[in-house]
Amino acid sequence: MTQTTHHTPDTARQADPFPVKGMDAVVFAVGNAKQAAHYYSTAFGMKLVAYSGPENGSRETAAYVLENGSARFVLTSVIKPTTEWGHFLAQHVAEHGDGVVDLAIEVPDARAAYAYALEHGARSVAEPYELKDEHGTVVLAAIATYGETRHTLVERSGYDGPYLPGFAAAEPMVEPPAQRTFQAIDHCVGNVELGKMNEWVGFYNKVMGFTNMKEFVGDDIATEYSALMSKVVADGTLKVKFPINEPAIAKKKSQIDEYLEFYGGAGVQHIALNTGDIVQTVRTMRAAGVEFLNTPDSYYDTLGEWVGETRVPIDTLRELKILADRDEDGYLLQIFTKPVQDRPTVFFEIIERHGSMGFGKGNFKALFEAIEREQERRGNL
Ligand code: TYF
Ligand code: FE
Repeated sequence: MTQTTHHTPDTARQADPFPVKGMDAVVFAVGNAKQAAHYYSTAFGMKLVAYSGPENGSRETAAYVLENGSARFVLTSVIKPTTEWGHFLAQHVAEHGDGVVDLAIEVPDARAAYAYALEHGARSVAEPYELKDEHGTVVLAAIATYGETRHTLVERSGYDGPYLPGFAAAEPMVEPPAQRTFQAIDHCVGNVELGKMNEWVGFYNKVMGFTNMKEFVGDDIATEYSALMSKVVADGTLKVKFPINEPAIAKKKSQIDEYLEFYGGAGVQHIALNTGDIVQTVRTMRAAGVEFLNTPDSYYDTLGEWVGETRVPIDTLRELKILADRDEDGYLLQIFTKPVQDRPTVFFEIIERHGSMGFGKGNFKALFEAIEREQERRGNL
């Protein structure tokens, strides 16, 4: 044990019990990764950068790596299961439909992160292992989180290839849009069973040293209109933010219960993506056929009174159904897609932040009413 008396950024970093560099990737298990990669290319404006499949020695699975700025999605399908991983993916798709199997986190030291997590109560999914090719070495380890979801801890500082050893660089499927649609993963939200939210918040507090952000949806809001409770945990630098939702008992069926029923348990509900120009992003995605939740005109009739000046005129927000919220730190603009598969499960959020580090609490009423209209249309309310 060494003690230092001076305070440098280095010692501050050492003081973080579980340092992270950011989100590494969101890994999806899907029925048809080839077509999903096409959707995220054409509809979300992402760029295919790497591939692993039978053509380069992976006979069990196909995996397509798409990027947009620092945001990375990996779309994986089973070709013919032979190992535990292939069988897991096949069973995951059968049980949950298309969904997220892994919220991978980049860390400076995967062995240290894994050891810390296990000492603090995490369940191991994969002990530390190395992958190597001509581009270098990546160290990985994985721990379980809610449902059948995992966090792979990725140490990639010894590697300069397109994604992971074994992956080959790939050309984009289509020409990416002229202006980038988003550039980072803002937050990744999990839905857990009734009464489990605090357990999972405690899990991130203990296992990763994550702390609670101030925004939460408590009993008051839950019973009035949202039928959910939500708390947010984040790493010390706020680069990795994980809101956790649980259903609440209310007059109508909770949207979280609808998710849990159709997903078959706890899992990732939505991924929020940062953009610097939400107007352009929503125009591009709408033109490509992405469906967003509707917001009634009445929302925009009073928006100006409480949200004040924003970069985007209210009429443009109204035209595109973009929501706005303000807190003491600034404001944000956000919009939510409808579920992106036939099951009413995973969806996306596009968010443009101007100071605010919140999650759009002022919009929960309008947002949850829009979600309820969709539940109604699906016959699930
Ligand atoms: O991540 C959040 O907390 C916001 C709000 O079902 C939200 O995006 C919370 C629950 C939900 C949809 C959006
Ligand atoms: Fe969100």
